[in-house]
Amino acid sequence: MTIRYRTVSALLVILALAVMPQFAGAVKQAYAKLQNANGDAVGMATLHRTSHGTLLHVKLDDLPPGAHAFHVHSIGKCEPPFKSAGGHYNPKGHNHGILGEDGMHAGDMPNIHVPESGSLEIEILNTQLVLDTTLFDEDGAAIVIHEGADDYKSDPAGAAGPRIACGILHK
Ligand SMILES: [Cu+2]
Ligand SMILES: [Zn+2]
Repeated sequence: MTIRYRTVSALLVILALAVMPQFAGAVKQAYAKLQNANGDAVGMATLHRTSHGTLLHVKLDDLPPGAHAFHVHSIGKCEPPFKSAGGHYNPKGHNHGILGEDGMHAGDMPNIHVPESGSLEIEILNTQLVLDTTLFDEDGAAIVIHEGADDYKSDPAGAAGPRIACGILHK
């Protein structure tokens, strides 16, 4: 009886993991140190898993004032001009854009607005982002800041222009 009960319990655990793929291999916390194209440090993002998605705490310095697109990209490689980070993190195969009719990518987040000082501290709840094995896959993931603002609809990247900062996501 005991053995059978244990077997059933084990099967239930396996079943639970199978129906909740977002929790399989999930991590509680992650971080990214951002740098600009000259290799200078421009800030840090820490990510916390919540039951509603991922809470990002971002502290930035020495960035050009203005509105900048802020995304999670699908490859953890930050070689200037940061094309190496690939496209937006998009495990569900959607189109780009918070305002897109068939949007959005899990890596899409609202623009950040950097004041004249060049420094900014913000927190963002990304309800689409899960710190799971699709994010931390073989080629990793990165956080990228663009020169221009995301228009929230142009596929595939919001017409945000060149990439000015990048940080590899680490568990
Ligand atoms: Cu981007
Ligand atoms: Zn996108």
